[in-house]
Amino acid sequence: MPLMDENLTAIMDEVIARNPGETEFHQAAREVLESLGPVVAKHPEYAGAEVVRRLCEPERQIIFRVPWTDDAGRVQLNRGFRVEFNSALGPYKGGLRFHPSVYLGIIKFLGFEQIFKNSLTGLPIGGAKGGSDFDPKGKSDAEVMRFCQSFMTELYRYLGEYTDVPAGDIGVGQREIGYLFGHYKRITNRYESGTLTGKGLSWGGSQVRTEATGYGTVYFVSEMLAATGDSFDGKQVVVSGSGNVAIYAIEKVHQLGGRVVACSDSNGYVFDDAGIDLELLKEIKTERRGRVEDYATLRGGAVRHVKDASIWEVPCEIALPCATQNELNGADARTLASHGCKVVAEGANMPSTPEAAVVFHEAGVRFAPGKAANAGGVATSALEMQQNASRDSWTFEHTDERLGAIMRSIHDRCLETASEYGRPGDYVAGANIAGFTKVADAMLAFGLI
Ligand code: NDP
Ligand code: 2IT
Repeated sequence: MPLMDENLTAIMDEVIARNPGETEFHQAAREVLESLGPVVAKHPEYAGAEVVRRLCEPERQIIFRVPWTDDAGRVQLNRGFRVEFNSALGPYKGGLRFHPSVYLGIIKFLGFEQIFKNSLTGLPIGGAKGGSDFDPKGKSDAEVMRFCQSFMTELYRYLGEYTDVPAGDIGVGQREIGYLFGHYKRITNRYESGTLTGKGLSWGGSQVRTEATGYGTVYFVSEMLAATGDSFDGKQVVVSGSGNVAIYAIEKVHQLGGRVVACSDSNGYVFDDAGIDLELLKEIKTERRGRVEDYATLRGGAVRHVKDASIWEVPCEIALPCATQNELNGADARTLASHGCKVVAEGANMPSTPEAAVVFHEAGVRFAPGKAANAGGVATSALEMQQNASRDSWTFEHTDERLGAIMRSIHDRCLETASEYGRPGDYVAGANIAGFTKVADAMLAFGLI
């Protein structure tokens, strides 16, 4: 891995000192800064204006109390966050995560990544992320609704189609977006569709948004494979997670002729040699809100559920981590490489540890980072904003074509940029540099703000 120059090292030290204990944010910042040496060497104007230093400091951070009552009438309390990281390219844009592990460091890492990802889409969106330590698991619909209403009662004042546009992430899907949008509409008395994305199709949502992150990741991998004259046809694939991103990644792999043999949740993984039965998985996850263990029970036969084990022990040619950050470590990466895995693409945000990325690099495993590979979700959110702004709605086919073209363009730009800066084939460097330069040029144009 390239060493950082003195200036970037000093910025990294400052990030650590100013954001103590926020290890995920440090990790995300280091990964980007490690790529930027050749860029700042070529563009001294970036250093003069302290572009990198300013980029590492969020434009605005909002932390708020979220009180709500459970079904037994007891008062519950959570913490809400929105980190509006950078608006050089457009309104703040990025998802909301509801998960008990959420704290400022997680939201900041996600918001930071979002800046570069959103830049790579080529669409006019800045970077942000938000969420809460609320745990939707085991909560009734009524509890989720009361929580969402309380969350929006505070957050609404920072949002707007030209200001900040949230969407889903872990624990936030169409149900939560519905409660959030309904409450925003009520308290502002405005049907401002472009304020949230991931909406339902009958109330301002876009075709393909539900599928977009998973489909987009697989379109990206198709481009990686095509670059070496290969395809998904007949390939054995492992997809971690079993949520929104994982489900639609599995669907698209199957449509393109590959076979996904394993998926997971935080309790373990299921192995199904015949290929994951997606209709059954969708029913369990989206209708019953169940576990992958239920998949093994209901499917029966030779399907195995392996508790508390790493899904990366399952041999595959292509691995798509689609669950959460740091779910694939150095040992997992070595196991994957030893089993002949050739391509890894991140459907999740930062699922591979820095050590895993080094292992992939050294073993010649082609590795696409999340900010490039999973950008299809937010790109389709931007297409949803575009449809809302023009009061139009596009067909599934048209939207899917747009998504495919965007993923192809991100893929090609990563490779071209990596070559231009002396790191041919390095998708990490290509994504970081291409994402950065567009934001940096806009920041320079705006002067010191
Ligand atoms: P969902 O809530 O739909 O699903 C999350 C999945 O990941 C579940 O299977 C969940 O298992 C698993 N998971 C979550 N946390 C952990 C954990 N700590 N350990 C093990 N497994 C875990 O979320 P999404 O599918 O939307 O998001 C998945 C990833 O993709 C995240 O990294 C997200 O940031 C990223 N992403 C999402 C986009 C989107 O449009 N939704 C866009 C781009 C990236 P369990 O049920 O056991 O918790
Ligand atoms: O990580 C991500 O890109 C998302 N969760 C989607 C963000 C969005 O605004 O659609």
